[in-house]
Amino acid sequence: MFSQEEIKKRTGAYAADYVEQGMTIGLGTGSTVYWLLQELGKRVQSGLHFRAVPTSRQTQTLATELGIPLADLNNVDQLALTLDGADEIAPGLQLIKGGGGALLQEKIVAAASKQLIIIADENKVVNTLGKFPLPVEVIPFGWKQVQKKVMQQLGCQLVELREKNGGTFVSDHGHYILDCHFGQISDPAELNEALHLIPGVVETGLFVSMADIAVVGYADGRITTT
Ligand code: ABF
Repeated sequence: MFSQEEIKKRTGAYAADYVEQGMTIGLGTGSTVYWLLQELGKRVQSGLHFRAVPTSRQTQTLATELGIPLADLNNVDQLALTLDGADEIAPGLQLIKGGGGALLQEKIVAAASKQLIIIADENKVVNTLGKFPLPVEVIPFGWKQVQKKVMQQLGCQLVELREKNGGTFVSDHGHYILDCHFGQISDPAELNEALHLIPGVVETGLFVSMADIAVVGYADGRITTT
């Protein structure tokens, strides 16, 4: 049996096969994507040529260290594909993302891609979204108003301001993240729309009908493609 870290490594490396010569792609963020980047870095050294738009500063830094050429999204019409992780994957490839705090840029890059390919270990697969607290990126000004509305209007029991190293977590784009404990999200599209109607909400971690393929690694060594 493989450990969770070994599953992430095998799944990330496997997904490198989606990247073809000459492509311009989106590169996600997270611990599975870390292993994808390691493999892509090796392939660049062996002659694979492609360009990548990163979804976070973290990925931008790592890709640069590994010699992966970067592209500016404003100089690209459409990305051939984006490879990214997820926090939960439900039937129909509905997703919660943003556990790493990069959801805004991840969604912009995903929306600019012909295909969104999710890479994850089996622990991310669920029947219903919502056990993982939904990250919602908000403007710092008056964030408590958003917190109150998510609880009172949308029935969320607990909405926590994300912290890091004893202070408030600040996203790459200068925003805060509210982690919303819904427990169960029966209608992700409806909730996504309702959240977007609250002034101060920048983006949500609900990726509704955006993913095309999920590559999932299992402890027994299988890697499935849905
Ligand atoms: C990313 O993948 C984020 O949206 C999410 O938080 C992260 C989690 O995946 P992993 O377990 O691979 O770090 O894209």
